[in-house]
Amino acid sequence: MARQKKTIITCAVTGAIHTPTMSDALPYSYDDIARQAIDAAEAGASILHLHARNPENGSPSVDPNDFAPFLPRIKQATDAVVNLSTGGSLTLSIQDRINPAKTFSPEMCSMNMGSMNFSFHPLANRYGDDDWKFDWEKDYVANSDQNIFRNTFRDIREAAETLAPHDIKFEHECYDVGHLYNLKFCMDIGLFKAPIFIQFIFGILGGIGPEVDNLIFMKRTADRLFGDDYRWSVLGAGGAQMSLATTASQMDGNIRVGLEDSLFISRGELAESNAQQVSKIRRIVEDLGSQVASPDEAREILDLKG
Ligand code: KMH
Ligand code: ZN
Repeated sequence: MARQKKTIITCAVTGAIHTPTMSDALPYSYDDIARQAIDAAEAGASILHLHARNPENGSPSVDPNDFAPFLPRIKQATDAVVNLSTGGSLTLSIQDRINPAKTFSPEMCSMNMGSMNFSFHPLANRYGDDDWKFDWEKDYVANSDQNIFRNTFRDIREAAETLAPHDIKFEHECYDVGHLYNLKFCMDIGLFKAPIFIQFIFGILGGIGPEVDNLIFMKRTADRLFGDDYRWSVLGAGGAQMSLATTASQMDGNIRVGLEDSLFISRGELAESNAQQVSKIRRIVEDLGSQVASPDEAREILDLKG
């Protein structure tokens, strides 16, 4: 694969899994989502991965009316690429989840590539607190029959076919190596066309762990399956966020940070904002000799509709 010269930073601003009780910095009002997204773009994120939330209580929302108040503000204030989630929340149907992308026809949206158990990893999230003991009752992690993230082949097909007329570039969320094979199958039957953009995800409980060996394994598998037909990025959940992003940038990959994926800025210290995480990884990337891609450079690298 030809070397990619610049690193694209995606910022995932709020997500659907963390709750406002976990960190005061997590944005959930329209104003806070808009402000933090704009600040993240100014700090160097060329792609903004966006979810909406119910502004009353911060619960996840896929209602286009909860996106409408902040999307135009972000578009007006920044040139960043807007990437809307189709992950929504774990309990919703695929039809509901793709509704925001159908409504707003963004340049990018996510596309989750397999069904799985899904939880943020309590240990990884806490940077491995020594004196913390897992508690089935207290920890939201796995004590629920609702933490199955459903993305059947039929769901994927429905999302791909419904969104095809919009010419949206998908951020293919791959949480384990099998998801790369699912993606290859979907390409072979014509659901997705090259060049595809893969988000390698590490450290979700239910997916592959956040070890560098696994990043190399995922990358080598993708090289074998997709050759020159793919671009890639890395998302390390919880405490793995900054270290895996750093490693990925040194491998000429792209990177994703943001409060959706980790609430922390360093061990034991909550991040103050999305922009703080973007600034930190940007500084690391630049200190190590790489350059960060502008939104237009990201558009060119990923072949977006623009
Ligand atoms: N929350 C991330 C681990 C989506 O929005 O479609 C994956 C994600 C899913 O971003
Ligand atoms: Zn997301």
